[in-house]
Amino acid sequence: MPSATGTKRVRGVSIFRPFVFGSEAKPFDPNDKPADAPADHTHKWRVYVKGINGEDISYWLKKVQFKLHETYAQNVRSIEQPPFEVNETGWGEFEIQIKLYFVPESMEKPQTLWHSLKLHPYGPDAEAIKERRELVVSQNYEEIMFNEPVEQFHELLTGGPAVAQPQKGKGGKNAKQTVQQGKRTAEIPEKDSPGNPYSKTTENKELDRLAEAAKTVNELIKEEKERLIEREKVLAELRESEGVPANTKKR
Ligand code: SLL
Repeated sequence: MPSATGTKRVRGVSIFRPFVFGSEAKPFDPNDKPADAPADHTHKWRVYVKGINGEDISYWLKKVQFKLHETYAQNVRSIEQPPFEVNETGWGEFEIQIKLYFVPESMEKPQTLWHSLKLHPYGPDAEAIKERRELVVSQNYEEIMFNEPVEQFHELLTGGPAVAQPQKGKGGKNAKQTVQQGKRTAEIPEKDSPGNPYSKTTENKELDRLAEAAKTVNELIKEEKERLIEREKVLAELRESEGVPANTKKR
């Protein structure tokens, strides 16, 4: 019988949800500095947690707490609804603690992430980006895994109840159970778009790149092994040629 409080867990099921977290920063326009910004501030920035391609994640994420550097007034910022973000200005880079609080139905403990706020461009085009005062984006794709979610959370996550069903053609008491999925999924878009680089196409490209890299590594290992065999052969020959005169040497 399902428990009234919904604390029964859906055994053997793990559900993940993708999201993005990170920051965007831009230097002030020297001719148009925001009037309300302190004199030593140089940049405008934003730190955020959001769904892939603008997808709503508030059905599983209830609140995000961003802990900024102590130089900020009220440095712990709790954002209770989307957009889960903090807009600020400042002069320095620092580590931001991001604590994710899940909807109460989940009965899940909060989880902590860290993000390094980037104000200054980095990477090969850093100088050009700085010159043009372009937006500096530093963000990560992340997947959160819910292992054996409680039934009520499973329903929320999948958009439908977890219906344990006997597998087709295998009736009886010991028949294996499958869990039917509802309409909410962890699908990411097929192709990327200007605002969203995370797609199946990107994922496949990355997988191809990894496969290619693994191939290169295997080839290098093979070459290295051959070189090792060659060297061992030389070494054996040297030992032998050294050994022969030593044995015949007369004292
Ligand atoms: C650094 N370790 O020295 C870092 C600290 C602090 C950033 C950076 C503004 C705070 C305020 C601000 O940008 N703090 O409004 O006073 O680079």
